[in-house]
Amino acid sequence: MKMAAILLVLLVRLLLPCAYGVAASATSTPPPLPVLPVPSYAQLQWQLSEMALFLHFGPNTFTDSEWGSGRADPAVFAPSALDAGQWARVAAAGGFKRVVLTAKHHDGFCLWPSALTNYSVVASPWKGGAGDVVGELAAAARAEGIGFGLYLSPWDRHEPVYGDTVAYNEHYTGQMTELLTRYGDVEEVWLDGAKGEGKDMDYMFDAWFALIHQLQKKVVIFSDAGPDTRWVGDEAGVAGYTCWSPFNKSMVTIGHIIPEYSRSGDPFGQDWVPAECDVSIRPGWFWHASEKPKNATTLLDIYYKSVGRNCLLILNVPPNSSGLISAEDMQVLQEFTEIRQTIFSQNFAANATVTASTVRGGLGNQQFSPSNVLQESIYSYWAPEEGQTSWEMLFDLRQSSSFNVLQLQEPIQMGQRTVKFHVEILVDELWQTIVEGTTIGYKRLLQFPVVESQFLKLSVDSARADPLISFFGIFMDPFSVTYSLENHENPSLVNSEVIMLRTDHSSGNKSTATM
Ligand code: FUL
Repeated sequence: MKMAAILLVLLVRLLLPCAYGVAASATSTPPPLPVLPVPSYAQLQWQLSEMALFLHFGPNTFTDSEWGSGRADPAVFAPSALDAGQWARVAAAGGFKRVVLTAKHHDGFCLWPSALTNYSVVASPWKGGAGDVVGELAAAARAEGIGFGLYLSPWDRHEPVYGDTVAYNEHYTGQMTELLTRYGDVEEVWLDGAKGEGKDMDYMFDAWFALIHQLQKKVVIFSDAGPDTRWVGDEAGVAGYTCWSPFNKSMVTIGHIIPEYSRSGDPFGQDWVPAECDVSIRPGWFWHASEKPKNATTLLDIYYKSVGRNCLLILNVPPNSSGLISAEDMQVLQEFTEIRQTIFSQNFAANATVTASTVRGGLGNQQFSPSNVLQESIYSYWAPEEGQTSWEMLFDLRQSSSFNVLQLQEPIQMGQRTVKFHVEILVDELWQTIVEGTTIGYKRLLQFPVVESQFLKLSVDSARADPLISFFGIFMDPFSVTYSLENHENPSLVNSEVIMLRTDHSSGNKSTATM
């Protein structure tokens, strides 16, 4: 027995190095270095959430206005059936992974019992002045497992100290502190640079941002200029056809953007500041009895031009004067959800055989295998060998299929890389280009007229560094009625240069290679 045990130990000792050896060779190629800038943890979570539901609600909801004067009687704030649980359930059911509430809009009315003003829910008849909309929504969002965010308007048309820079900045940071210390995790703080007419008022943004980051570790701050997410530059929910998350914050200030720069970002940008696309389901941001929601195919078009262009879509769905999201808005959101599910639940490339011209660590290396792009996750990806000048992936769908939508994704935690790409299909033994694109980022969706083929080829034509692809999918969209070229602003592809940010980060050298 003793001898048997000794033999067993010897055998294990003999075999172990082999086992380690096998493991070592299977994982012997480390991932490539990230290419700066890269997202923070909070920015990654924000991007993965894809869609947020914006909720504009307050006295304006009851007075049929958009920009309240700050003089509305708090008595007007009297929702008969307010149910923040309904707002959060509508968001979760519609695929919105966070909600953002106007805790205070320009009228200065606070939806939480702020100790710094009397102009709040406390002065309203709702729940006898004992209500707290912010608290109810924070709890409801948590119950639905979605993130929670707040819009605290800098412009305050009610607050008497507005216009006295020091006093108002103290007031604002005091209110921000209340919001960020009373309600648990806050994933997003949203603010604009709007200012009162004729008031000499400076907002101390740097102090505010430092405070927000100090109080909430998972938060992203949205503004015209970041620091964490940037305004895309329009209120139509539409990003640039080319859309980089790299950006130079120094190029813009809050209240003064360069629209084309904000829409497109900057391949040479030193800061990671992805774009957020805000748009309302209705013409106004607040609910008005006379207004109707957009239809589901319009929302789908916005989705292609926001989420499908490397951005987060923040869709405003304003609760009505009962304190509920209206049935007609819910109907549209349900249709929007259903048509997305119909389109994106059938990926015609899901069972494809995928090969690539080059694979990091050798053609047989599973870790960076081309077939990784069939899994919808940014954490597994295809990587090429370093130093290549041509990057191609070939897809055999195993049967001929018809499709009109392409979805590509990059592992953005490694930096945004692809500058230009195109996809071809094999028709009668000839490769035909069906779509060309600039920038991929977290998610790229491209529409084109319906085509049919069994074989596709993705070519990355230029990139800031070795391109990495984490997802490739093709889908059929029977809902988008019109496909028109001008609708897709396919730019003339100007650049035949490959901008290679070499992986030597210590020198920070940027060199340009021409292909
Ligand atoms: C703007 C505001 O002036 C609008 O009322 C709305 O809140 C929009 C989302 O942001 O800056």
